[in-house]
Amino acid sequence: MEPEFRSGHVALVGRPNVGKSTLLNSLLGQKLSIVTPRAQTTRHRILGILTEPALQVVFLDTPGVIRPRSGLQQSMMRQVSMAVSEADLLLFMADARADRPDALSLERVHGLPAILVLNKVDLIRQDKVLPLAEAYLQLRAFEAVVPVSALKGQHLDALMQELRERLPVGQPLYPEDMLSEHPERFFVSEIIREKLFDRLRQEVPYAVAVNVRRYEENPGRKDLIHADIVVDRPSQKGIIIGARGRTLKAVGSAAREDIEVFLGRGVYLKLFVQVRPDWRNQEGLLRTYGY
Ligand SMILES: Nc1nc2c(ncn2[C@@H]2O[C@H](COP(=O)(O)OP(=O)(O)OP(=O)(O)O)[C@@H](O)[C@H]2O)c(=O)[nH]1
Ligand SMILES: [Mg+2]
Repeated sequence: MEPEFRSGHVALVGRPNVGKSTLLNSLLGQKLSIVTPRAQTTRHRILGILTEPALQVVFLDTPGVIRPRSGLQQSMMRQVSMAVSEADLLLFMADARADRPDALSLERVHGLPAILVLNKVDLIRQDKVLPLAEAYLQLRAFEAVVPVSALKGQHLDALMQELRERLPVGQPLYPEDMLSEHPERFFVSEIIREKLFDRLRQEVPYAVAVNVRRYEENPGRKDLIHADIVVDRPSQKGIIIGARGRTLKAVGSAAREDIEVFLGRGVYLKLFVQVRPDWRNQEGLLRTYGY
């Protein structure tokens, strides 16, 4: 007998930098959510759809759980709440090397069905994972505990098997060839932000927003994209442009390469740098930049 079709929303939740976006990309086999070595990379709830013959998982990547201080961070934590409220099942993610459970993130998923995913096991000995798993199980019940390496693709089959068994019986929620639902310009701005995060130090990446201001599709020719890089202090503008424009140029060409791979077509990308003092706390600007 054919297995019954199952489908549902699965939110990835946990503190910044534990590898939520890396796991999303590995499970989908495509880079959808940006990944950088910096904490607080993801700022939205990002939807990615995985369809198999008898299963459709609608994954929701989320920003890492923190105590919000700016308007931007409040928006990020609203995105976490939204994803958690939509989810049928949670993947609660932690760094397998942590010495204690992540109480702040656990608060957010209190009482909800969750699988504990201990990531980055490629960096430690397998037997070191057990004490952390036990410490979590002292605090609450989990449907399952799965140690993985999102980066190296280790034990992802075990994780998928848990989802196949646990998601509710139901019809597909999206067409089977659909990967996401965000518009192309969203991914374009995220790719540019990733390249900025890769090159900026200390507080600067957190002061950056990217806003695609103009997007023209030209049949038979390359797309034309104008994007604003927004910072909140004049000194940061100089840092982003760099000596003789070197940083901005490097960001632009790295971003263009990835955007062309993502879209599957050529683009002209032009970047502008703007100063908008304290944009992270300005309601109207936050909305303009998609937060
Ligand atoms: N060694 C190792 N590194 C990993 C693994 N998964 C993720 N990383 C690295 O950890 C860093 C953070 O990964 P992200 O996927 O951006 O983490 P995140 O949880 O989405 O972070 P936020 O968006 O800030 O909440 C990146 O440098 C990844 O390459 C893993 O399994 N093993
Ligand atoms: Mg992320």
